[in-house]
Amino acid sequence: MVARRTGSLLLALLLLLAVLTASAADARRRPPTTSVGVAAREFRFSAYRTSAPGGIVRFNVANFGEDGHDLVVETAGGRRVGRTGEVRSGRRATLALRLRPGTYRLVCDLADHAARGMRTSFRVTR
Ligand SMILES: [Cu+2]
Repeated sequence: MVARRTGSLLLALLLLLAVLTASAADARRRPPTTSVGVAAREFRFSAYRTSAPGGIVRFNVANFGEDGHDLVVETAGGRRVGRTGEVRSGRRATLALRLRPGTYRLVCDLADHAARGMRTSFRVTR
């Protein structure tokens, strides 16, 4: 009787251990996701945070301006990582990217908007 109770207790502990190990492995596999609100208007971007940990970064772009704008994410070296496409006045768009640690540039590449101020830097940390 005691031996059977000990056996089932051991089984329960082993099951618990298996569940804990599986969820820890799951958490390691899934990179963190960080949402970043980005307001666009003539002619600047206001990012609600200027950095995020490496992983999935979701840029939620809202165009509060009158003109169309887009959000292009580039590496410091100028390599394009992602683009929303044109977001019309009053509209929103989301751009989800998997980013490694480093410095990035957020720019609007429509017309001369970047030169007029629609560019800012964004850091991805470890
Ligand atoms: Cu623009």
